[in-house]
Order: sequence, then structure tokens, then C-alpha cells
Amino acid sequence: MESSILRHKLNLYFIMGSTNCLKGSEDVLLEAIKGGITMFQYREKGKNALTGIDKLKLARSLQKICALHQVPFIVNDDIDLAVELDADGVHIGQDDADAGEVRERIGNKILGVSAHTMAEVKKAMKDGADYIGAGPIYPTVTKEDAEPVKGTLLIEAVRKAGITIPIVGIGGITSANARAVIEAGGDGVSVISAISLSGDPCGAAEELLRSVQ
Ligand code: TZP
Ligand code: IFP
Ligand code: MG
Repeated sequence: MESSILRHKLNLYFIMGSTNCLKGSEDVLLEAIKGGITMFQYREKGKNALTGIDKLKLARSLQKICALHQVPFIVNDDIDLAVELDADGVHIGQDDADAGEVRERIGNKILGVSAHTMAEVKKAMKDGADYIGAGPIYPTVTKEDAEPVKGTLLIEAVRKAGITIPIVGIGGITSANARAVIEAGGDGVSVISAISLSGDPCGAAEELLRSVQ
């Protein structure tokens, strides 16, 4: 995907799996799409996470919804699943598979890599990442093993160094604090709970989109 298009798709990047939702994942995704999310990541993780055929079935179902609405469908961590489903891309962290090897396996699918330092950003770029997930920007309760909070410092440092790779901020982002990520040089925000745990995922997405545009 061309990077100006990807930049735009990163504006409001919604991530979730079944354990993040108060109601059915399909309903939450549909409402979030109605509210204007621009990209989606299926991240089935944590206590009570689905595995095997149940995970595959939900992934297929969410992928279908994304395809109907032209929202890119990205799979977190599970490269085999992404390849099997012919997903639009994968997102990996520093403790997951080697980014260079993943790039070789997925060809021209979108590759996102989490980075916490300038060195990790540069390595991810060398390995062929299309975009960087920088965080946690703010304290989060959604990821138990999150790295220390860094605010927007990394995004600012990357831009100051003249590096233009698309970046999305993640971690504790709400419509009240999202704007700072854009002002620091981010292309968008990525959220789990601000949408998935909202009683009104559509309204939550609309409000977030307004705050980053
Ligand atoms: N990676 C860094 S923070 C985070 C992930 C997956 C969790 C983001 O969840 P929330 O609910 O938007 O803080
Ligand atoms: N960043 C991102 C993204 N996704 C993740 N799953 C993560 C960090 C841990 F927003 F996609 F960049
Ligand atoms: Mg991971």
C-alpha cells in the first residue's frame, strides 16, 4: 500500500478481540465502522482468549465485515492466520517473530511493528515495516505486560530525526488526549478500550475521529 494511503488508514486504528468486548465482537466492529474507524486489527489475547477453530471462525467473520466496508483487516502476532486468511497485513511486537522474516513470508501485505526506542524504529524500517506502533503513550490497563509509559517523546524524536515512516500512537488513548499524538507528528491513534468497552462504540469512534482530524 502506498504510504500516503496507509497514513490516512492509520487515522483511527481500532484493535480488539473477543475478550475486549462487552457484547458480540461482530456488533462492536460494525458499530465502530459506522463511527468511522479507518483500519482494524484482530488481536485475540489474554485470559479466556479464543484459540483454534473458534479463533479462526471469529477472525473470518470480522474479516468479512471489514471487507464489506473497505476497512483494512490486520492480524496481530499470528502470521499463519494472516497468511491462511489472506489478511491485509500483520502487526508484530518486539517479542514476536523476526520482522525481516515476517516481511519475507507475507510479501507485500502491510507490516506493522511495535517500537519503544529510536533503535527499534530504525531496525523495524530496515526489516521492511510499513508503519510503527509507538507506545504506550499513556497508562493502559488493557495490556498487562506493557512497557513504561513514554508519552509522545518517541514520536517527536523520530520526526525530529527526519524519519517519515507512518506512525500510530497506542496506549490509554481517548478523545480527550488523542490530539497530542497528532501534534507530536503521529499519523493517527490506535485504541482498544476507548471503543471496545464503550456502551456506544459508534459514538466513541466518531468522537475519536473528530479529535484527530
Ligand atoms: N500495546 C501497547 S498499549 C496496548 C497495546 C496492545 C493496549 C492499548 O489498549 P487501550 O485500551 O487503548 O489502552
Ligand atoms: N501497536 C499496535 C498498532 N498494535 C499492537 N498490537 C501493539 C502496538 C502492541 F497500533 F497497530 F500499531
Ligand atoms: Mg505481539
